[in-house]
Amino acid sequence: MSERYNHRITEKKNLASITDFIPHNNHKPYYCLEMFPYPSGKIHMGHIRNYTLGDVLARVKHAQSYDVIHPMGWDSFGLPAENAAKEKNIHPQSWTLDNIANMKQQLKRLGLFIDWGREVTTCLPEYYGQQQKIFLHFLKHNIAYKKESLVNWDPVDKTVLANEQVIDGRGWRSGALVEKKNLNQWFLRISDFAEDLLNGLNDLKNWPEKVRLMQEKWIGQSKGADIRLNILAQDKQIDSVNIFTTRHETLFGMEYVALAVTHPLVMDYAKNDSQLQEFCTICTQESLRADYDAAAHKKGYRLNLTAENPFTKKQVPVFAANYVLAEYGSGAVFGCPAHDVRDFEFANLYDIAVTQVIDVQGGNVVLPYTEKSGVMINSGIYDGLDIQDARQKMLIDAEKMEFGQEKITYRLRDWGVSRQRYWGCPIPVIYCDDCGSVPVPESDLPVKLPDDVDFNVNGNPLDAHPTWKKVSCPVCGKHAVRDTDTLDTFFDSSWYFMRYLNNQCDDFVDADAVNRLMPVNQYIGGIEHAVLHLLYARFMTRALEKTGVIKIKEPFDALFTQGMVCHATFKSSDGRWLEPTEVIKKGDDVTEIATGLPVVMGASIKMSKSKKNIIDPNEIIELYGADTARWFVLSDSPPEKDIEWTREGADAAFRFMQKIWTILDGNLKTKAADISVKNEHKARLILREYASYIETFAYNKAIAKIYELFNLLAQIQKENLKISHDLVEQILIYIYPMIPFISYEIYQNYGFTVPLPLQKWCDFSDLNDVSDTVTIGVQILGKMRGTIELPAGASQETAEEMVKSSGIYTKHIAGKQIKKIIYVPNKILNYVVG
Ligand code: ANZ
Ligand code: ZN
Repeated sequence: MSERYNHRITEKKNLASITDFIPHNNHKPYYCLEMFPYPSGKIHMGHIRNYTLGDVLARVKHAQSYDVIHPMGWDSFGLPAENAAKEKNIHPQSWTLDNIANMKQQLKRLGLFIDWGREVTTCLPEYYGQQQKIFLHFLKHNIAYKKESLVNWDPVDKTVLANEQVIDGRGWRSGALVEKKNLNQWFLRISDFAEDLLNGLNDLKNWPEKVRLMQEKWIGQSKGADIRLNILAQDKQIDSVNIFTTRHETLFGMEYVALAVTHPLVMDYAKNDSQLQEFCTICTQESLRADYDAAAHKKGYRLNLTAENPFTKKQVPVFAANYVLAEYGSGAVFGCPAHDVRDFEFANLYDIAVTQVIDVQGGNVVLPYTEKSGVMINSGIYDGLDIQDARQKMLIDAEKMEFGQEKITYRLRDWGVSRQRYWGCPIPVIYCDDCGSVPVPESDLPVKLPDDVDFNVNGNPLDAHPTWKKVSCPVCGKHAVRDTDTLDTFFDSSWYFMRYLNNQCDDFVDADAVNRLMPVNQYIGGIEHAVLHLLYARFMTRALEKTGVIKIKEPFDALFTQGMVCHATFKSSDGRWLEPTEVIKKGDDVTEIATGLPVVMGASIKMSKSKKNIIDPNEIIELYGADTARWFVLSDSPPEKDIEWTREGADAAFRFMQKIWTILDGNLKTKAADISVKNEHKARLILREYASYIETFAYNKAIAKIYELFNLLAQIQKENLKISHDLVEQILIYIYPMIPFISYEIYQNYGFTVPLPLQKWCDFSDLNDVSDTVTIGVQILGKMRGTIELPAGASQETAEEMVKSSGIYTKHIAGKQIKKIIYVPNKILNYVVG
């Protein structure tokens, strides 16, 4: 028996050799990307899983001779750094950079094969200065624009709150009821790309269906019609409004029209109607309350106007109503109480008639009837038509009569990117009283954040800085002020994967590199980014394509979303959450170590600080080694599913490392006879299956094959046989991507010549599928001299090879002239020697 494997010594010793990045530079690129981390301070189990998955892929592709691009960086702007500054009096920059240094060490310690030469850090001017160029580029191409928009406002702290800082409608610090406030902010025209982003999903065949559906829903295409209605005052047409409807076939059932309180017609009318003015003011104020649900408190104000049905010329009342959204469709709707729940309720409130226009066979439907099936009634010449036919016919007629046409609307709103925060990328715009908004000249970039900032002010510390914002206007030279807002951090993360390709480039992206190396072959990350991050990254790529910078439209060819790492939860008898280290488990009984009292063990859920069910990867790596941690997160369940971290599982993974060591290292020292051909063939067949699982990301199944393999090897050793060095080499090449430290150590001990990180992936494609072997006789001049074992159906060449390496050759053939060889497959090999 060899001595136990000591991961502490080995992992330290081999760290540099296995983490050194080696590019191939052979024009066969493979871009493997994992979502870059937020530098919160230390890596967590989710990182371990995400980056191990990517690492296996990167290493396998590297062994398959691809020129692998496998970068890492830091999504390092954002609120936590600013909060740390407030709470601990540390500057966000030093807090962030310290965290990065620490986490970088931890990632290296995990053994990741990363090209650190490509590293990007979003909070450094090298990065955000380039991002400012992108912003100016968007400004020039009218993809960035400014408009008034609502923000969450904390009236006590007098500060803007991010959505995640609003908890149950209240500010997270002050506890005050959050209000909405209008601010002038920057937007990106993502909604112009809604159709492209939607259609593009069809081509993303290597994305999870689930993610594509979520994006589709978020983009929210509605196919409907735009209908123009005449507006009358005392039977005289004075105006018209356009309404958006998805149910134009119900037009004969129109009983009223409702306009948003900010609709131009309403605002115009309110000038001479103080009551309406008041109604609108109240509705607007209510809508500003974060917790107000207008649809649940429908109200309307009847205007002294009517709207004319374009088909029947019937006149119906016009309302201003709080439930009509100003920003959807055209901010105006026609109400059809018989076939819409909301309209039905509104009709009841204001005594409005209900006219049914769709019926089903046998009649007797309960109103409101909202199904999109049935036949038309009360609809003039369309009566009796199936609803689908009516839709078609009515739309054609509306087009002919020039009051309506097909219209597609999207739920996706433009992307508001202004944040009233310090720790972000400054928006490179200057405001001058005379010249208006002036872009910062490119030669003045980057606009750097000031260091000397007071974080204990209300509102945006950048805005409160005494001098930073005061500049002279780049156009006229007069006193002017900078924009003190910073960009949404989603902006930072929507183009970092392009910057990786040339992080030194003077332009914001190296277009040649992007065109050559993108799209990313495989992107790996959490499902929580299914919508925002992935949509913004797709938008950014398309926007740069549309404006002529790059030639690709989609950034990520394949997407893999890994599951979460979960752990059981523990609660003390008096209701406190306890950490796993605070309890002791004996069978089903769990007790709190400190009190000795029983503990309730709860469901296994995503590791989180609030539930205290976190396992610190550092402790795991220290105790068991990085290989064990990697093995465990790969082995337990399919990578797309959640895994449950258990002590037992980690122990088992650790023991398996010992088994690998004992078998392979032990084999090195054995003097036993060679493994049988049959078993060697069997082992290779297992390895071949392993490799096919690796190709499909089924890493847990691949690992199951390795268990099978080592059971076979253990059996062989029990029979006192030796595993050929050829086979050992192949096994090590295959398990190296998963557990690089131990594989490297064993490989070194064997003294194989090619360094393991440079080894090529084995090819077992022409391995004979049949694992059966046959024993055939070897005759020399008609006399049986011995037997050899061969794969069934082996070629004459193989058979001769086997003989050459056997004792028969040395004894009976060597030194003689071979005159003839007769081979009968699976039976006999006959030598005629002279
Ligand atoms: C008349 C109608 C009759 C409607 C009927 C529905 C049922 P989606 O599918 O979500 O796009 N709508 C249009 N613009 C609106 C706005 N700015 N604020 C509030 N509601 C608005 O919904 C489209 C439907 O939502 C439209 O179809 C319109 O009401 C309403 F029996 O038009 B419908
Ligand atoms: Zn000026």
